[in-house]
Amino acid sequence: MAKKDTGDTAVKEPVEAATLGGPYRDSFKLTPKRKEQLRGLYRVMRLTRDIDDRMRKLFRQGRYYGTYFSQIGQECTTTVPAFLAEKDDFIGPSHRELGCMVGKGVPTKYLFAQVYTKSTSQDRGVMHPVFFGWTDVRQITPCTCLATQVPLATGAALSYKMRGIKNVAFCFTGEGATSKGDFHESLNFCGIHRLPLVYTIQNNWYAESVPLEIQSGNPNQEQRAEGYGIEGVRVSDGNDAIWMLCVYEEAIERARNGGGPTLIMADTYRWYGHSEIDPATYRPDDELKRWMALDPIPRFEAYLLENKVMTSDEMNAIKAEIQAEIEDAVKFAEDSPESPAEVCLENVYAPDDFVNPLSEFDKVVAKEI
Ligand SMILES: Cc1ncc(C[n+]2csc(CCOP(=O)(O)OP(=O)(O)O)c2C)c(N)n1
Repeated sequence: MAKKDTGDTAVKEPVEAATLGGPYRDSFKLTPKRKEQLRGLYRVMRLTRDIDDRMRKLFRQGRYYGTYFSQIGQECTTTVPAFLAEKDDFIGPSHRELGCMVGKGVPTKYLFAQVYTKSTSQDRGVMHPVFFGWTDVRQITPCTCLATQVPLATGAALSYKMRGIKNVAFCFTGEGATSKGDFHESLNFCGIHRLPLVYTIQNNWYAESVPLEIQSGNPNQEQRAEGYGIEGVRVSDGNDAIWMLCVYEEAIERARNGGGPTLIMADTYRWYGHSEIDPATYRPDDELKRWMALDPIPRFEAYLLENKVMTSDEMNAIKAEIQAEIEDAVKFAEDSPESPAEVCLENVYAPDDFVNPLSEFDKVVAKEI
């Protein structure tokens, strides 16, 4: 069981890379299997950062329209759980979840096709550029209306339990979206039925410009879990990849083996504005500097090097490979055709042969939930 860390809400000083692991520091053993896992996670984290960086720049160059929600600085909160998830586990994302797509292995070229809203993207250009979804890996497309993914993830978890399938539903929001009724109703339901759900609050301290302390009476939002009768965990350094890995492994194991849901609140920080059109002048400079010093990527790199999990040559080879992958993906997106306008009219009405899933639900609901 992870130790709850509810004392100090923010990390005050940068943590030495070699000491990554939080409360798991002493028990985390670098076995050959672990090392292999960390190398895989490193690639996913690095790829997420580099894709995001490139997408921001492309938007600023006017190469696609809309806006862009960068998650630079908070890579661990999405890449770690998605990397640990099985392909068939459900992901209910919000609007800042690029790392889930990368962690679940969606090919980079489709991610760029998505921001360019081209016909080669999964939704064929219908949705917002940054509403990443991919049914092949069971990640639904986010909705503009915050927190609507929470009841959907709860529904997926209910379905797993009813059908006796050992899958887990993952759900993500920022700390701001937890004020919605959807959040409370879903977690209450989840608590009653002990559903296999791992819920992440990515606490980056601001909902657009509104700081956590004036949008929530109890800023320690993981404590809400107690009210729903579920496990609540605070990771006060959500930029520590090893700490996050250990917390998620426990939460996933609990969910997959009938132990019920976990609510994880991970403290992190977004380096840029809410979206690329927000200069984020509401944040103190020293706060940003303090969190930039806790950048999850170089800290993880230093850990891997110091503990001889990877060499710098291996890391450089991965970085070069990633750059080439991104270049190919940008070309793929820019060369892809636009979707015809009529595509927006598809999937609006159910086809004649549509089977209402609720009628299927009625057949099994009487048995057991
Ligand atoms: C129901 C609803 N209210 C308000 C908005 C406008 N809105 C979009 S994102 C956002 C802030 C979300 O903050 P948070 O949940 O903390 O996520 P973050 O952007 O920090 O990742 C708001 C208020 C919305 N999309 N939906």
